[in-house]
Amino acid sequence: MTDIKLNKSADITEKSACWSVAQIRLLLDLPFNDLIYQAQLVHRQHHDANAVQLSTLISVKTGGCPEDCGYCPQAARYHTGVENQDMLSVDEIVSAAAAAKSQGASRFCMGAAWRGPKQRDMVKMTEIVRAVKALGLETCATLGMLKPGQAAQLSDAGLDYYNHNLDTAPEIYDEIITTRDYQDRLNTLQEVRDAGINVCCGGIVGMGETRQSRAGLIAQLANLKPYPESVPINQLVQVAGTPLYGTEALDPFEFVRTIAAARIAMPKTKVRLSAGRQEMSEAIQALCFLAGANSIFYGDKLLTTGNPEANSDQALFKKLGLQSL
Ligand code: SAM
Ligand code: DTB
Ligand code: SF4
Repeated sequence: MTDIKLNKSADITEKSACWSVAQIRLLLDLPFNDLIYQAQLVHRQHHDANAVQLSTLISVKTGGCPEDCGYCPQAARYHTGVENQDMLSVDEIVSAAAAAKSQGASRFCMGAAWRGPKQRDMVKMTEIVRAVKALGLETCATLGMLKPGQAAQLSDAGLDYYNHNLDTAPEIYDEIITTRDYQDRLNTLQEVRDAGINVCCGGIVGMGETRQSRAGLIAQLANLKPYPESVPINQLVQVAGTPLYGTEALDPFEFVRTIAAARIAMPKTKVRLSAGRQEMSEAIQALCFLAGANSIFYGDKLLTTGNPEANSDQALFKKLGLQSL
């Protein structure tokens, strides 16, 4: 079997291990079976190998976003047919959260198509976080960039996780988004960390990037100190009207390899097999679980695009003998 030699600083049991892009690239270049085997070894040291956490998403404010993220159907400047929707009411969100809980979700993730929340949005969001948390669900929000003090307000309201993705490797970031830079993202992640909220941070693959850039993304995530508690790996959902629509589809095994590298580089994190499951076969999803994915988005909708129906995921879990968390 091919063995990857890690340098001394890359103690994979440490939450502060240091990974070079070259080391992640060596993982991604392994024979597939060797990579999956190494990922399983790491996975089993730190997690129940047959348990998968379920998070349900809701879009609390949809479309009309001023940013230019090249993948996103909610950017106002692209014509994608997504209907703008003002912020939902507290009652609407709480009843969706209760329904998600009754379907078996343990975390409720609330997304908003903002560059960042304004103060009046914060008043409503903190009320919503309190109400969702009172249902006994874990809470997660993804509201864009946070200004100093905003993470603390969310933390006081009881927010458990904040999702803010690095999206891609630094060297190709400018090809995907120009209205905010990598450092802006790192600053928001620091605000979240400093406020004591768990960090949910990952990226998107299938945007035409190279394997080297996928290694670059995983290295960036793994070198956050400490690395995120939750790492969503999204496969680009191609939406007509966005600049990335028509990008050549990624080979599914490359997606599985990315999951495995994330698992090995961030042993204790929950790696989420995120957007793109509707376009994946059950066999590829099973390989993702084997490679160390232990969280999914659960429920028939992501933010604006589709996701497998809850009952088909329940059937898949039954076939694979997976328990939900
Ligand atoms: N507006 C906020 C922001 O960008 O920070 C929060 C919501 S935004 C939709 C959250 C994340 O969804 C993005 O960072 C991106 O990683 C992911 N995303 C958006 N559109 C996607 C697509 N078409 N395919 C895969 N992931 C996507
Ligand atoms: C994440 O990493 N993926 C989710 C969540 N965090 C907010 C969003 C996926 C969005 C897919 C496209 C859509 O449905 O609009
Ligand atoms: Fe706006 Fe977020 Fe979409 Fe970017 S990803 S356009 S910030 S909603």
